[in-house]
Amino acid sequence: MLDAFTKVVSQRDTRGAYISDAEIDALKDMVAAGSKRMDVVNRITGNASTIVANAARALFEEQPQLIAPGGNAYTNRRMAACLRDMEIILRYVTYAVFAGDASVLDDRCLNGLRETYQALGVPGASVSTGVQKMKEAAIAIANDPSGVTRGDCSSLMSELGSYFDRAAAAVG
Ligand code: PEB
Repeated sequence: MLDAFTKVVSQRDTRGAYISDAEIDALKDMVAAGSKRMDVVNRITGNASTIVANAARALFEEQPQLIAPGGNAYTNRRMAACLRDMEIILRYVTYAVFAGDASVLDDRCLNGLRETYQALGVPGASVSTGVQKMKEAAIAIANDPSGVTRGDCSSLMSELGSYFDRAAAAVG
């Protein structure tokens, strides 16, 4: 598991090279904008159950066959597993934002997830849609300018979005 700093170090180390000025500048910017990053993590974490519940509701509204008899989220046991999966994915996305690096998400959540879903008969494309819905909700919450000092969060939001896209692509 890497963060934005250890990633640069390990990439440079494989080439026996010093860290470049451009890399130092990029990491300096990341440190300078650190409070924004922590705010994003805090807001998503604090609203996790709302994000999951709303995304799941929207998913089932769009794909009612999932909750109909025979559907993959039919029965309380499967519904619980589904909500739990969405929460797990959201949690790993928050770790990735915190670390400024996708490796924790890749290695500990997404690696093998597609195959797991195939083996279980869980429709990966539907999970992918659920993840996209969490993305919209999470960005709306994280990017809400009320109650915080206004600043430019565009690159942080696209980074956040990229982690959801990564998760959606890994299973879809
Ligand atoms: C991944 N999900 C399920 C299982 C596992 C995961 C390993 C099998 C074991 C179990 O049931 O607990 N676990 C999960 C994950 C990590 C992990 C992401 C990462 C670290 O350790 N069904 C739907 C929706 C979708 C869904 C499309 C969006 O109709 C999910 C939610 N996952 C779902 C369901 C099951 C499951 C298991 C329904 C249960 C399947 C079954 O037992 O029939």
